[in-house]
Amino acid sequence: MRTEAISRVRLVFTLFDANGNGRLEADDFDLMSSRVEEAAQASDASARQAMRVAFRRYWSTLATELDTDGDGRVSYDEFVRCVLSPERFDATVAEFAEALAALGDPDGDGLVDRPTFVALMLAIGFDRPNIDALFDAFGPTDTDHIPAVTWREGIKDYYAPEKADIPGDRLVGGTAV
Ligand SMILES: [Ca+2]
Ligand SMILES: [Ca+2]
Repeated sequence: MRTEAISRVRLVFTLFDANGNGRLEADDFDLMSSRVEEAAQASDASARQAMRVAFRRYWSTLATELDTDGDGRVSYDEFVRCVLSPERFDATVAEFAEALAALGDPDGDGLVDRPTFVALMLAIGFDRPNIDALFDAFGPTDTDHIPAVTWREGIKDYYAPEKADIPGDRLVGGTAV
């Protein structure tokens, strides 16, 4: 596994701990889900519902696969194991990636514009300069759009333990490069 993958997973843990108590639990995913939904007002009800379902599945996969001490919460030590056994998370991450990228493309033309991308990523909690750096790394068009599939695949890569020097690494760290 790559140290980059650990850094990416650590960042996700910090952001997904939406209530900031140092553990992931169902409440965190409810909070995160409503924040993202609020940022996705341009999307139709079914796209927002798909995102809610994906967040719920994300939590239930974590609770099922990683809560080894059975306290109903996932600690960082428990969470980091998702990097060690990515095959148990592939389907969950794929559904999450699909749902989030779909919110980025509310009119369904296959493209995501920067303001929509920024709004959704801010809702998740990433830093603005890093969000812009990531969008730039995805190679936007002259009209400042990226393909929704590029974002979807980028989300899956973010969770891939063997990947390094990928666009998603732009989200980690205090300064944009
Ligand atoms: Ca928490
Ligand atoms: Ca636990």
